[in-house]
Amino acid sequence: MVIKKYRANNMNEAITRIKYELGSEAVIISQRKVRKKGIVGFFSKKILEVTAAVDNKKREENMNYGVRTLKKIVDNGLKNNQQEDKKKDAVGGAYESSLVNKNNDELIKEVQQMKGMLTKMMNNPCVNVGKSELQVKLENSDLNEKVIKKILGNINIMEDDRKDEEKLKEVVQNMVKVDNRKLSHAVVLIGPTGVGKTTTIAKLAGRMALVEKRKIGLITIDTYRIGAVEQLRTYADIMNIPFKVVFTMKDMEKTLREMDSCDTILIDTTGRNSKNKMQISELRAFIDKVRTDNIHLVISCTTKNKDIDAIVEGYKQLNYSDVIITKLDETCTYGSVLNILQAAKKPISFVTTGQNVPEDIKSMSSEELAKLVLGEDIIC
Ligand SMILES: Nc1nc2c(ncn2[C@@H]2O[C@H](COP(=O)(O)OP(=O)(O)O)[C@@H](O)[C@H]2O)c(=O)[nH]1
Ligand SMILES: [Mg+2]
Repeated sequence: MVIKKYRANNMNEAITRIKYELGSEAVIISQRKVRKKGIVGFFSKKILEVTAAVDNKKREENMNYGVRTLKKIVDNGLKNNQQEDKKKDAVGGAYESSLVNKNNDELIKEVQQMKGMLTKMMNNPCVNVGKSELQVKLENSDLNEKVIKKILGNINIMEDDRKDEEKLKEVVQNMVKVDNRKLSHAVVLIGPTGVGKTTTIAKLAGRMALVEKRKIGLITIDTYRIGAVEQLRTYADIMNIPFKVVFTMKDMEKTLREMDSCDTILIDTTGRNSKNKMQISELRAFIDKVRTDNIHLVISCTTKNKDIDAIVEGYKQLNYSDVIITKLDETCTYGSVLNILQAAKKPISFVTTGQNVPEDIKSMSSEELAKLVLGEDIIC
């Protein structure tokens, strides 16, 4: 269902625009007199605001019908032209015939272009209305098409008189869910290689051990990459935190028991290829031993849109509870934050904003995150 509001001087004008933009199947849901927005509007005369809606399916049928009609016209045109050709060839009109063929080609090309446009219109209800300022703003924030559609849809169904900008803030804020839970007894970080899992573990450990004075234990099962163990061991040594490397499932059980007196045990994992189900299952066997509902998927905000879906889907098998978004300092547009959260359908627990351990990590409110996403704030 597409719902749109129109402001016009009279009903005739409104209906013409509705028919043009939504098609003849559109129905008028409501109408009322309103003043223009802002101080100027306060002194101006009231205008008509009409809300119209159209069923996407009906619209699609209309458009399919449009495509069919066009095809028919072209087919008929071709037939007529071919008959013409035959007639002309019969009287030796070879030159004219080539002209006619050229016109056919042009005609077909034009129809193909129109078909392309119609298909686009069917997939995106906003295309035929031209891009609104709002849509351009959202595209500039690097939000993906799906998320932009959802935002605009949510704004469209808001009934109040506020400016679109205000509605936008509220909508985006509601779409960013934040997890403020205290980290539990055992916390596992998972995610692709190089996103910053180990660095984030070190930041969390530093924060909790040095600032909050909690008893922390560190475990790594990342024994695949050369240097991965040493990286975390170095942090553990500096912070004087117990650190264990786990190779087998048995090791895992034993180490967890040994560290039972810790307030929080932070567990680092190997970056696995999310497309490799075997690797993910292996990792799951280890994580199952931990028995925690604090599993955080770590993902960089510089991840390409196409890869985000594959990563959040690939790791779903591990039942992650939260998302940590890293490297916010490496970009100036933060649409990917919302793209990631919408794809994962999980709340965000932390963001990281640089390479410094332990300071470059924080939790942010939905309001702060919405500001980033909408380009009203930046991370320096
Ligand atoms: N700019 C920036 N770099 C980061 C951030 N977090 C981690 N890194 C860097 O990313 C690289 C990979 O980090 P690492 O923790 O080894 O990633 P892992 O493979 O997921 O464990 C390192 O060079 C880190 O210093 C961050 O928030 N911002
Ligand atoms: Mg690592």
